Amino acid sequence: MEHDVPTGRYVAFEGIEGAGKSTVADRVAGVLEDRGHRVVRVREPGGTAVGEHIREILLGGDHHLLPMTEAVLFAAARAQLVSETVQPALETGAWVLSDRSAYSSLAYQAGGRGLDTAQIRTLNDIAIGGTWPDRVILLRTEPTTGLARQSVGDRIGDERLAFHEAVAAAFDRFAALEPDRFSVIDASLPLDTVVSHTVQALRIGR
Ligand code: T5A
Repeated sequence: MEHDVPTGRYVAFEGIEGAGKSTVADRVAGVLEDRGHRVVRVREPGGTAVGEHIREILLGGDHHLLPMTEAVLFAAARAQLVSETVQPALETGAWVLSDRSAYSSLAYQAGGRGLDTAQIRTLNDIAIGGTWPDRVILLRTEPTTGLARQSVGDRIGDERLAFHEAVAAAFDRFAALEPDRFSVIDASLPLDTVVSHTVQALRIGR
């Protein structure tokens, strides 16, 4: 089921660890607000009371989670977020800017962990009731650059370099498959340039 508001407002910022998703999304939110738009900022996993509990399980500690357990927990947090926050915000005409989305599960749990891409897509499609992001800003940088920028590690972020390279390659594949939805931005450039390229890609009106 697609939401029936004007398209282009649910924007996910994607990429590997330290690509600059939070920083760029915050800056783009400022641009949108300056131009009179309402913005709701969310992050995955998390963004709701239940989602933040699930985030703790997923990212805190060093316990072993099966890849499918991970995938289902990410999808559960996402179901809660989309239903509680994203869909209501879109219905009021606000922009929703999200750090990560279901595409992270496709890249990390399928591309990184090796789960079946079609199954992860179906799992997430059910979880979010078909509310996929209208636009995905893929902030693209080498894994070594992103990991060097990261200040705080976590259970998944601390995976070996080969895992992050597989994730980065998966993001590239999804971007190539859906060129109308994805804008690929070179995130190794200076921050102001990255923000400016992102704003141009979103074609934000007044
Ligand atoms: N995950 C998540 C899955 O496996 N499956 C899923 O479905 C989902 C949703 C989430 C973890 O969970 C995994 C992926 C992750 O491993 P997180 O903490 O929410 O973890 O997300 P991270 O991506 O790890 O968050 P980071 O904070 O590390 O990355 P960001 O948001 O991309 O980077 P940001 O904005 O915090 O920037 C990092 C630093 O770089 C600087 C910033 O100022 C900051 O200091 N910076 C730049 N410096 C120079 N030039 C630029 N262009 C810069 N842009 C930013």
